Amino acid sequence: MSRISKRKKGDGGRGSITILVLGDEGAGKSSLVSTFVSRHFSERVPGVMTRVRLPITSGSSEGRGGSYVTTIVDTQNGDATLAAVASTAVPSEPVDAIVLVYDLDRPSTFQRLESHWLPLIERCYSPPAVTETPNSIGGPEISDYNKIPPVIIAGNKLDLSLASPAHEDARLDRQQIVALLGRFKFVRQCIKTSAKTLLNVNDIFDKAQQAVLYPIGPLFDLTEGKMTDNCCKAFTRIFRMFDEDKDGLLNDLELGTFQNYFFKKAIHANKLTWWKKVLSKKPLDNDEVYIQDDKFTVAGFLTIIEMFMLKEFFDVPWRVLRHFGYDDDLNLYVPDWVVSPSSKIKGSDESQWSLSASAVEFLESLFTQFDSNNDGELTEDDIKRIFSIVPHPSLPPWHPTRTKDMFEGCFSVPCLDWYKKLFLSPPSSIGSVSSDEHAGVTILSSHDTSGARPDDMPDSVSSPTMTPASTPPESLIHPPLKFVDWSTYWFMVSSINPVKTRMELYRLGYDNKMNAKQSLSRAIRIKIFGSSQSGKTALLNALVGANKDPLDTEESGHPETRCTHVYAPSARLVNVGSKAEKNLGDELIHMIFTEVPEVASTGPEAVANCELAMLVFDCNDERSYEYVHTLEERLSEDMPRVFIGTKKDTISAALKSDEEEGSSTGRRSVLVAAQIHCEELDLEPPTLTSVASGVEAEKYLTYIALCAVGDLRSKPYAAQKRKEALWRRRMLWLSVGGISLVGVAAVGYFWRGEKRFESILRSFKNLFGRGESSDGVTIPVGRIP
Ligand SMILES: Nc1nc2c(ncn2[C@@H]2O[C@H](COP(=O)(O)OP(=O)(O)OP(=O)(O)O)[C@@H](O)[C@H]2O)c(=O)[nH]1
Ligand SMILES: [Mg+2]
Repeated sequence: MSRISKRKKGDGGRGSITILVLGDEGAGKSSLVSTFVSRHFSERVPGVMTRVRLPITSGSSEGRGGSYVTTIVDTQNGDATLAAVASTAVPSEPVDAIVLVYDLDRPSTFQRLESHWLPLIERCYSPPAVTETPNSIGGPEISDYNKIPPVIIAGNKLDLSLASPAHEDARLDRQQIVALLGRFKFVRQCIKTSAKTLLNVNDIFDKAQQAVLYPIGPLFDLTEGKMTDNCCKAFTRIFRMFDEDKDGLLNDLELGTFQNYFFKKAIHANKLTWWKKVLSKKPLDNDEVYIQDDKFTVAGFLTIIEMFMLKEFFDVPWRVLRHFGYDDDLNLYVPDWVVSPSSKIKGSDESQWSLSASAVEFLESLFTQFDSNNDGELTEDDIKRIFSIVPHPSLPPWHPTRTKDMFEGCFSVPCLDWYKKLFLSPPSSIGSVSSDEHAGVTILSSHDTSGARPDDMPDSVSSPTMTPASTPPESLIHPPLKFVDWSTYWFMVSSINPVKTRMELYRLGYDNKMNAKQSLSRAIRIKIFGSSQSGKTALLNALVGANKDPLDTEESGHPETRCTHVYAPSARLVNVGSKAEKNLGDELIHMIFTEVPEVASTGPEAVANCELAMLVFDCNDERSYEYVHTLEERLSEDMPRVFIGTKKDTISAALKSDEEEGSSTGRRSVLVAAQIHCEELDLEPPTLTSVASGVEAEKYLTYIALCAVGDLRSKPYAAQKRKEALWRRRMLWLSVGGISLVGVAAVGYFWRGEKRFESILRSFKNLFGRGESSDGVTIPVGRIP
């Protein structure tokens, strides 16, 4: 817990630090305060100095913003004062640090530190539950040292003590102090001072201030005697940011950059050797390696930082942390460029949902770094390590325990089959995989769908690890992830909540410095509309690789997002040397599907923010077609769309009997209406699917991808609009050409002489009847009637 951040901030973001001066009678408390303020020792000081407010000190050059007013509160009979300030749950003026004074010339005052003052401070700030431990020396151990304000012990009257015989046993003195520091871990420092000679007086109050500005608590757990978890996370993130080559180790150059960045001086080679020697001699904690291949591991780097802390250099780690945007409670401040990369773009959050090329490259570097066995898959342990640096729960953003935090208030939530299986269904339901044997797609015209690829596609989303549903949701259960799955998941969460996704990437160490030239893949967002029971979920199950019977669906009233990917043939520009050339090759397309149930389709956001609308209707159901037909009117004119009829298997028999009977039924009229509608709008004809008979998923996904990227006719009247645009362009050129000709002709006239011009002018004037009077007087043009 940070003390100063909890304090009331005054105007202009100003904070205040209160230092309480305690100690035995006559130890020199008031003299120290008086000398500190006046830079002069006075033999006669008041019993209690009035409160001293020090001039505002800037919050330091060490990256701490704001400025601070320091108040020093002197005491007499400090027991009562301490009890008063510490007992109130919300004190009006909380104490931030304590200066505890003893008299070096009176050893009894030193004994009183251990027997009275320090236990008193401990008691005043200790929680009610006090635990006895067998090892406790001199009284019960309290369970949490971190709540006690930092204490600076001032051994005063050094001038007298140096002259006295008691001083001879300085060694004993030191031993006693070390024992005291060991027992009372909230004591930050012991400093010998003399109010009379002004020796170390400034130091006492400076250290007290620093103890507040650079608090131990958030960085180092005094009770446990080690770095806090949050501090480890923060420095591990910083480690990753300096690990330029992303090999999970800091080499000499990378550590040198770190040192140079913060201390503005290079690290000497012998210093590096010294650190390596020290670390390699250090006993291993939990089999951690500190140095590997002559480079520093994360554990090694953290140990160096911890060593600074053990030597009481808390300003060093704080300076680094504050530079990287950590506040006093080690919460990471996320800068504006992450939250809203371009405020100029209207609705930037949604329109910038897709991950940038550099973000994809960052994700790739994470993947490569943490794929521990280099088998092209992230195991559950690898995933755990990646997310170990994000705040609790340190899990991927698509994990169900993070749904509330990540996606509350968003249009849709992620829907991952394997999570549903693991956490929601009984284990017995795990198993059957749909068969894709038959091509379940019929297209209602002979239009060529040559974009669809044969069946030799790479594997889609990998199979989940089968784990019983009783597993607690907090624990990370994750199927292994190939890189393509890993990036698809990221595109999915980014489509649902782009801001939080960018923040998550930032927390993982992404800093936008990567200079990716061109994204190797693209992502498209597709919304699936259809009336209730029209077969949306079943179709998606068949396409997105659900490991269950695709027809086994549940009704959902909330939009859900799923993802998959496909390699689709696509023409794109590639750089060949200095030239850009068109290349026809397979492009990885991440496909993010959001199923919009009928009940959730009324708002404007339902029909916005996607690259393709899949309009799904039940071939047997007129109302179902009417529904998508009406919904289509709400789509923006340029939104690509594709009509899909479902449950083809159920209509074929019925249509046959209709034909035999010669009757025109609703079924036929639905199909005909859909076909005519698409023809009228110059769209791809509707496709008919049957999940029951099986859908050739990859072929169909390719078809949808090509509709989304505009390689197929998915925008209404696209061809006509293109022709019109071409015609407009031609007309524009013609008119530009015409105007230019007229211009050239006019200039020509000028060049051919004033005489001719004048004669023309005259003829114009004559035309008006009164251009120039016969005696040569020019009539102003404005007066010409
Ligand atoms: N030689 C010497 N005398 C000091 C020093 N500091 C304080 N004194 C003297 O010690 C006596 C007590 O000092 P105070 O500052 O009044 O002590 P205090 O802790 O405020 O005492 P109370 O207010 O009564 O609790 C005074 O006579 C001071 O002049 C010092 O560093 N050296
Ligand atoms: Mg006094």
